[in-house]
Amino acid sequence: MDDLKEKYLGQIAEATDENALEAVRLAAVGKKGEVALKMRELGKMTPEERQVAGPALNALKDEINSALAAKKAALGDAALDERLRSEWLDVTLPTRPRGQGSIHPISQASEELTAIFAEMGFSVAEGPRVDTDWYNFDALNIPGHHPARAEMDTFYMHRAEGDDRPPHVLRTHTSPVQIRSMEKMGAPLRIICPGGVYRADYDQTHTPMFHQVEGLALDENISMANLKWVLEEFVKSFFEVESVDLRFRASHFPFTEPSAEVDIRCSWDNGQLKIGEGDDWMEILGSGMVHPKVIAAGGIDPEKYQGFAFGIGIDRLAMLKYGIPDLRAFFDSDLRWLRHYGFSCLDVPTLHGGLSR
Ligand code: 2NM
Repeated sequence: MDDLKEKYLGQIAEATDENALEAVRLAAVGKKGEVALKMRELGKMTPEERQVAGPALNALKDEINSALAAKKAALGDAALDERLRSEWLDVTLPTRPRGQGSIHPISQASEELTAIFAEMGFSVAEGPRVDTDWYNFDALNIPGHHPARAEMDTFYMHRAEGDDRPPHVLRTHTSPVQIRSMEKMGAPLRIICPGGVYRADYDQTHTPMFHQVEGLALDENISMANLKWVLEEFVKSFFEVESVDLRFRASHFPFTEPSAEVDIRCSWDNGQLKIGEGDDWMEILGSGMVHPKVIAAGGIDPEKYQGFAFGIGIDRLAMLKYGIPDLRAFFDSDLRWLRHYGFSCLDVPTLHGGLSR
């Protein structure tokens, strides 16, 4: 027994890495290790011999296990020290003149529009991309039979077998964040919710994940006139033009009443889009006065507070502003595309700095 102890404690002390230590563990106290073999011999002993040998073997096993644990901890510390030494880097080094990475046009557009809405008193709200169907649909006055809920548009998450609760969904718009914000912050409220959303749709102009910014302003005295001003300011700032004509067309959304789709004046001169001039109109967003049921779903009294909301596709805004022809290239992670359309991480968009210059 003493020989065994000496042998294995020696081997443990000499082990230089975790693999070597594991080999010693298996040979000593593994299922088929030497201590286990000795334990099997107990059966052949007389009861008197067994009374001495049994506890001694157990004590040996405990002692080897403690030595293994201590050595393992020591090796782990040493490995960490070695990693910290080898992976050391100097974070105070200056950056390269043009870094390897660049800001994706969607991030750039999001930063720009956030700066514009921030200037008008909107703060940014964020929420989960996986949400309950209550937040994504019911609270927004989209009942169970509404076509927007049809299986083909919405990605449903699986529940465990036998779990009969309604499934979670990948949010199809960022409006659930606005409901959560109403619940959390109450009124008055002025927020935008930018972020990724999901719909089961894939063709030339649709990707299953895309980006939206929705805005919401609630107060005691808000009207369509406020909506119109905010959207005009936004469009002028974002497209960096002196003036724009917006056209409000009556429309329908379950979550707003009345609802309007908004077009901007533009021209197409031999394939070149100009915003703010010409005889064409291009649809860029949806909007309206928030439906009283939606305000109530957010826990706010619709008799006291009213407001407007709008929803804009960020990806399409970026295509229009930066002249990017193909939506699907946004998500290809093609480095040449990213270098061509990407922005410098040092050019933080601000209103006084001219946003994208
Ligand atoms: C749109 C069009 C019209 C909208 C409504 C809300 C909420 F949650 F406050 F009710 N958020 N966004 C809205 C209204 C979105 O997208 C085309």
